[in-house]
Amino acid sequence: MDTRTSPAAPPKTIRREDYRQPDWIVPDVALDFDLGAERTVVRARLEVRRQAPAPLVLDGDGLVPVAVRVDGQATEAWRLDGGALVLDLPGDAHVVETEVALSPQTNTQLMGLYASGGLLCTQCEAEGFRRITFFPDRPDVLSRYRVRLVADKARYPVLLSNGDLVGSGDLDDGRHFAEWHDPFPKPSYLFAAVAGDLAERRDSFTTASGRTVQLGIWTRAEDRPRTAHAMESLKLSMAWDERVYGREYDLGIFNIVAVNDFNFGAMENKGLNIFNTRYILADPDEATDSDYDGIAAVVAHEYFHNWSGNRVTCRDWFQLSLKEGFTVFRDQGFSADLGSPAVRRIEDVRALRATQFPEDAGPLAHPVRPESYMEISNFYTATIYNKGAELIRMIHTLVGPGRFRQGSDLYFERHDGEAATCEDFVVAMEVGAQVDLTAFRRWYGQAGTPRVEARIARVEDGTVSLALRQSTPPTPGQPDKSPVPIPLRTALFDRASGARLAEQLVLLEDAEATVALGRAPGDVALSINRGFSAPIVLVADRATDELAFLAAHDDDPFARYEAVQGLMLEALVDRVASGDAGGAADAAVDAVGAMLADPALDDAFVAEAALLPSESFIGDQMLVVEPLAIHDAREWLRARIGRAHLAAWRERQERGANQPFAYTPEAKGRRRLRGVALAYLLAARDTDAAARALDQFQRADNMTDRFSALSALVGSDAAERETALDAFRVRHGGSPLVLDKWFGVQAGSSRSDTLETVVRLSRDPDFTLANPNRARALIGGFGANQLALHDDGGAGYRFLADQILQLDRLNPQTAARLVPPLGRWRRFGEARAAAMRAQLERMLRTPGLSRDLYEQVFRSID
Ligand code: 0A1
Ligand code: ZN
Repeated sequence: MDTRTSPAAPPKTIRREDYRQPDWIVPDVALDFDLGAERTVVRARLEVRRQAPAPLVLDGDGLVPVAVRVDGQATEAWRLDGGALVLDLPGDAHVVETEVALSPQTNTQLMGLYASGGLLCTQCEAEGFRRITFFPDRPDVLSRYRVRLVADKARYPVLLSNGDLVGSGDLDDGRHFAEWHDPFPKPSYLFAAVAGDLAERRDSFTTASGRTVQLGIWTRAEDRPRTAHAMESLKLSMAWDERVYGREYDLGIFNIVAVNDFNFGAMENKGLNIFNTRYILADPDEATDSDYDGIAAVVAHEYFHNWSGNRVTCRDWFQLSLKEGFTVFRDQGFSADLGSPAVRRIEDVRALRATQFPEDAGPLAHPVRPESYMEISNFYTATIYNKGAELIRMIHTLVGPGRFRQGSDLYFERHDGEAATCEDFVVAMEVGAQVDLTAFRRWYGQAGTPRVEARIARVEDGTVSLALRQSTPPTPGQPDKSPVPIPLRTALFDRASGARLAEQLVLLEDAEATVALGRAPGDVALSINRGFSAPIVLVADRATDELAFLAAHDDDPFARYEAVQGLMLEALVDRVASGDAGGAADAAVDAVGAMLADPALDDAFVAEAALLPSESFIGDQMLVVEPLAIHDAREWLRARIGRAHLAAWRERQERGANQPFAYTPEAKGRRRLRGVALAYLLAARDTDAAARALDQFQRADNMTDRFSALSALVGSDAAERETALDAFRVRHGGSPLVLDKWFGVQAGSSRSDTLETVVRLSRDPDFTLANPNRARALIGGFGANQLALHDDGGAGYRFLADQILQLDRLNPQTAARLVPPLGRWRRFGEARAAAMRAQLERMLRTPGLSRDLYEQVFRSID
């Protein structure tokens, strides 16, 4: 089917309220693949059962039936309707067989069956299975799969699918076959098959009940040495899910395949996860510490889906956060247990603020459980994933870990083998964890980030009370908002002694409330939303010296980080507004100095807390975003903090630099702080900063130090910049993932010639839009660069729109995900807003847009 749109025929909107149970189910399916890159033939045998008096509709996208049989008899009694195969069947149970031919090699969308390098692989979530065979491609149709793969043995020696291998052997003409059987009924989006010349890292895991699971990570042979960290992460994830959630793996085999060309991070296909190489391959020379962390988190995420997603799946795609929000919450818990919980929380909140908050405040805002969509691929968003995880976290905070576990146990027990809803999850939590979530349900249906104003008031007898008020700004289609229950972990500090009074969990349920916090005779400081207990924007009426007190004394590491960030933000916003930064800048400088001097703080925490708020987050605090003024203010504050603590930064940059690479929390923390220190030294224009950066770059025995040096240099005019960029390319040019870093770091540069550079790089022989990682590195990196994108004149907007349009021809999903920076046009001054909007309008007028891009652009203009 042609999913390309024209202005005359905009895509159809799908609504949650229209959900109906399937008319037909398919308890069993057998698939037969005759595989080839140029041509693959797929024969499907579906045992269908009637549930309602309606024709059998099998979804299809771009498929032409070569043959159709019903109960063994060839038939012509079928029709195609918008790509779907429709059959009027007389009885309640039939066997329907179809045959189609595909061309994996020309599948540039990377949905369905496609070629990546020499491999053939599939991606079916959300609606890719219909590009492979005719099927009721919806998550509430669960089937047992038998899969037979046939291919040329020399080209495709490894043949993998879901479940257990039940047969394999050689055929004539150099071909061979493998048969896989998955005993667990699953929706079509969890189907997977892979064929290729792959090497395996093999290991095993013994489950809590004593079963042995064979683990395999499959890559190109030369990448095999880089899979040790992923395998370690997998085994840790399996043990963690048993210990923390009581969830055991259920098949005898768990395979992971890494592919170069992949639209997202990874995919949780039953027993056969398929990963973007980016989230599997790592060695110290090519991957940074944060790449290592990303690998552990994504391996865990996909593994955890085996229960939260596969054993219990989603009834329809409006319930996507049922599996994604919960699974993100689970992978965040795993990562927190693996490293420092405080640093993980800071990183997770930083990510939420960088992506979800702007989404929730812009034209693409949608609830965690959306009401409608045109293209479901556009709803794999920070709101579904990250805000969804925050909702689960709030329930966890409200009931505590023990009762939460009772709730999750009940959820898995009640819904195992089913396609469930967000409502099912909430009900299981209510019953299992014994909590009333009536009002809490609003969080699922209401878009927008609540804003909470908090003010301390004092009653005569020394009682301190807290006045709270909440409101949520209107979002598209939701002009009026209701209050939501907001759990705020809150504490008071006695300013004179530094002592903390008992922490309370304050639950703000109404639009306004006043809460007694206890008696405190002297001056107090208010620590609120500790640990970021609710995903809100806090507007606390706190003086600079109160924030400075918290920056020095708060015993909740997240709250302490927030206090430092609060001082920095205050300084930056003042500086942009009035050219002056009041006392907040001095206080921020002092707070960073005090942290650097505090031996009790670990390096990773100090590095996080010393980082300045991002340019886009600073912009989010303003009525009208002024990218250049924001950049200048940020550089000014960075230089001040750099100069004020020169000796400490130099010392942190040098500390442990000569020790060989070690992957320990201490060594990671030191590297993180080394990178932050180097950036401060460059900002301070310390005399030898560029030479120091080049020295770090050249001597590094690991990618973290090498890349932090390159990142620090790339914004500068020093000659060392070119030296490092050239050396990096020469050294790593053969490694696609590292070359992505080389493209990305230049796209993120704050130099004034960045647009020119990016245009030049887009013509580099190593650049291609066909590989999503490469496209995201350069074009996505440029879109996220506030300074370069918004350069006066609008040339950046035009370039971005041109690239998106070009990419849309190849890969609509990846193209559509590059639109949000342009959709923020309302936040900018008149000239920029008009220029951004003009590009959105130009895109919308372009004939033949994909449904994916059409929806994103259409919603962004409104
Ligand atoms: N379920 C996956 C995300 C995912 C979604 C769509 C895809 O299609 C290209 C791929 C992956 C996850 O949450 O990891
Ligand atoms: Zn997921």
